[in-house]
Amino acid sequence: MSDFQAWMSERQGRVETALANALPSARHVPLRLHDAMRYAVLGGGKRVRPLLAFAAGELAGADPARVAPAAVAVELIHAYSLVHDDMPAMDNDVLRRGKPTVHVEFDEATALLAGDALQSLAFEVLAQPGLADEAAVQVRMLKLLAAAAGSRGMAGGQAIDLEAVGKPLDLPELEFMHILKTGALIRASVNLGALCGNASGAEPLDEAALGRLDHYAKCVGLAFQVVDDVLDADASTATLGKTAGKDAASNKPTYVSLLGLARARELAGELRADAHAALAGFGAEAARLRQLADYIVLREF
Ligand code: GRG
Repeated sequence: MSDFQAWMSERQGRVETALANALPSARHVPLRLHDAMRYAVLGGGKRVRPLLAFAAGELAGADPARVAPAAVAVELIHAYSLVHDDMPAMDNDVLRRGKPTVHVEFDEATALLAGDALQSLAFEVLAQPGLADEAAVQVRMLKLLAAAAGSRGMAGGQAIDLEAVGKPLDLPELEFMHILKTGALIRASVNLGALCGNASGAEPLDEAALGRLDHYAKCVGLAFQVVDDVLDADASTATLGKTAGKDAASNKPTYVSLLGLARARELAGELRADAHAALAGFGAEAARLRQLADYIVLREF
């Protein structure tokens, strides 16, 4: 196992435990809702957003224990978005992370509520006392996540995506949609991790450094989506743990449908290079962020 793989699995284990502790027990009423929330979140997923938060925290000199609540918060928002996205009113999918989707395993009303409650829980976790030494930093973190999840972030991107089915989007329109739908939460993950540095007694990153980091996050967020489109067109359902080939089947505009597979792969490589360039002013403390940019572009599922 490489040093990076060992780091990833340590941090994935850490976030799994933190998520399990943050989620309500399935022995507490309402049992079915709590069971569905735990089913939606635990034991699956690559945990890319928490990993980005941990890596940005490392760059800022934050103790991983201080970053964990931020990592939990972004993963809870992500899990909620997947539960709602899979429902019949949206993407109508039956398979997620190799398991039946929440509305299939439970029912639609429970899936709706589980998503709602996961979103609320994310903010409860991020608002817990002691996450930042300065209250103003913690308020900035809360605002940042709220904006990333809302109508000018992920939910807005989803709305544009739903409106676009069957319509020809051009490349700038597709990019705008993905910057919101997938990119906003990835960007928030990096920025939240970086702001945790302020909570550890480390010298906080200045606004210029935060700006460079934000540019890295934008590149990685878009690269993540380009690769997602390539994998949807090119990998099997078994490898992905979700239904492959759905984009083409639902006549959705994607990077592959607009650019072709080869150019989409090239674009992912260019965004990876841009992400590395954005980190050029940092030293070894940005190593995990560099490795994550590589992982996101070279992943196979
Ligand atoms: C319902 C408000 C609302 C938003 C949904 C995130 C999203 C917006 C929809 C998911 C649909 C989708 C396939 C988006 C493309 C990129 C993406 C978010 C893929 C899934 O994320 P991964 O690969 O999943 O990080 P794991 O399972 O590894 O966590």
